[in-house]
Amino acid sequence: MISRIDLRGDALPEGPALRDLLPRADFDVQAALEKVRPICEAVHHRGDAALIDFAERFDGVRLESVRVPAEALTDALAQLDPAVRAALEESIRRARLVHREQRRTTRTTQVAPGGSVTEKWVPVERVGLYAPGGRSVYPSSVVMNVVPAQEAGVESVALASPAQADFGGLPHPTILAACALLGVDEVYAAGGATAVAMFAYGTESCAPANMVTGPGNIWVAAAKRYFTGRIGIDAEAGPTEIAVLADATADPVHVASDLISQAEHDPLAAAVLVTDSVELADAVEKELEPQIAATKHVDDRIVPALKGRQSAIVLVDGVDEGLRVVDAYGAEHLEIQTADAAAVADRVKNAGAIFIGPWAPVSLGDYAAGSNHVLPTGGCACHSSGLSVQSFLRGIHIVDYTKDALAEVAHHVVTLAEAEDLPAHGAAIKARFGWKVPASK
Ligand code: HSO
Ligand code: ZN
Repeated sequence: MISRIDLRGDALPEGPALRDLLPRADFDVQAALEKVRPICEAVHHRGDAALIDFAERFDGVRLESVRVPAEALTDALAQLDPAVRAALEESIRRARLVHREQRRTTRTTQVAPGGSVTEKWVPVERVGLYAPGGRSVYPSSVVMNVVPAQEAGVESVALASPAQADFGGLPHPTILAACALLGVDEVYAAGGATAVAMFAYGTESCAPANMVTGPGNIWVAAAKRYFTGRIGIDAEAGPTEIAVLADATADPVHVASDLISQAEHDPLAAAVLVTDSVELADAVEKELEPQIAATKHVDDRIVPALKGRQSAIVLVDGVDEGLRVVDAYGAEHLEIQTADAAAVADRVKNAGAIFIGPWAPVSLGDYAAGSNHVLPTGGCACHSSGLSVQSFLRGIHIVDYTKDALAEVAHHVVTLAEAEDLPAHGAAIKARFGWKVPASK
C-alpha cells in the first residue's frame, strides 16, 4: 500500500541531497501555464461574456450573470444545516481570536536626533478569494481566507467559486452560506483560471483586485503564476501533504488515521511517516487496511495517494535523524508523535504548521484549532509561511528628517552615491546645502 525508504545505517546526506531522497508529487505548474494563457486572455478581451462561455464549457451551465444575487446568500444561510452553521461559527470565532493577535502596530524608530523612520501597516485595498468547487467544496477554506483578510482590515473582499449546474448555476450553497456568515456579500460564479483572470483584469461586473488568494487545482496555480507581478498572490498551492514524525510511543491507530485523513483530499496528496521504529511502521501499515476499508473516497483518492510516489514510510536511526528528514522535506502539515513531543517540535525548522502530540491532529487544524489551514506545500515551507493577517498587509516606511538630521549624514550619502557612480544622487543632497556638503559634527 505504501512504499518504504530506508535511511538507517549510513550518515544522512546534507540539505538538497537529502531532499532528493524524499518522496514528492509532480506538480508541473509551468506546463499548465500555456493552457491557461488563452483562457486568461479571453477574459481580458471579452470580460463577462468570456466568463459565461467558460462556465458553460467547464461547468455545464449557462449563466445569466456571474454576480451572485444577494438573496442567494441569505437563502443559502437560511437553509444551512444548523449543526454545520454552529461548527462554522465556532471555526470563525477561533480563527478570529488567533488572527486578531497578528495585527501589526505602527512603529517609529528614532534613527538620529531629528531623523526617524516610521513603519505603517496598510491593508491591501481589494482582495479576490477563490474557493474551489467540484471535488473540493470547502467552506472551511472560505473561513481561512476571509478571516485574515478581514482582520487585516481589507475593505473590499470578493469571492469566486465555480458555477454548479445542480444549483442553477450558483456556487455551492455551503460556500454561499459561509460567505453570508462572514459578511462577504460580493460573490461571483466563476471557476479555476477564469476566476483568477476576472480578479486580475476586472470585467464589466467585477472590479479588479490587488491580490488573489485561495486554494485550487493546477489551473488555479498556473493562473496565479501567469499574473504574478500584476497582482499579489498567497501561494501556488499544490496537493496537500502530511508528514508524521513518530517514535515507538506513537499510537499506530492515530498515525494511520491522520495519514489517511490528508490522502482523502487528492490522488496526488502526500502522506509521509518518518519513524525510527520498525514496529510502529509495521503496525501503521497494518492499520491502514481496515481504516481504508471503512471510509469513503478510497479508489479515486486515498489508495492512489498512498501508493503514489509522493507517499512513503521513511525509516531513520533516531529522532535526531527524523528531524533532519522532516526539515529537508518541509511539510505543509507536520505532526510530532514522539516522547516529549513539544520539545521535539521546538527543534523543527521547516514546516507549514506543526501539530504536537496525540491530541492535535491535522483535522483539528483543518477546521477548528484557530490556526490557518492555507499553508505552503511542495517544500515551500522552507521559505514561506501560511496565510495570515501579514499576507494582506503592506509595511510602508515613512522617512522624516529635519535639516540638521540630514546635514549630519549628508557626507555619507554623497560618498556612497559617488562610489556607485550616481553623482545626481549626491547632487540631490548638495543642492539643499548650497552645493557644499556639511561636515558631520
Ligand atoms: N487540509 C487542507 C484543508 C482542508 N481540509 C479543507 C479540509 N478541508 C489543506 O490544508
Ligand atoms: Zn484537510
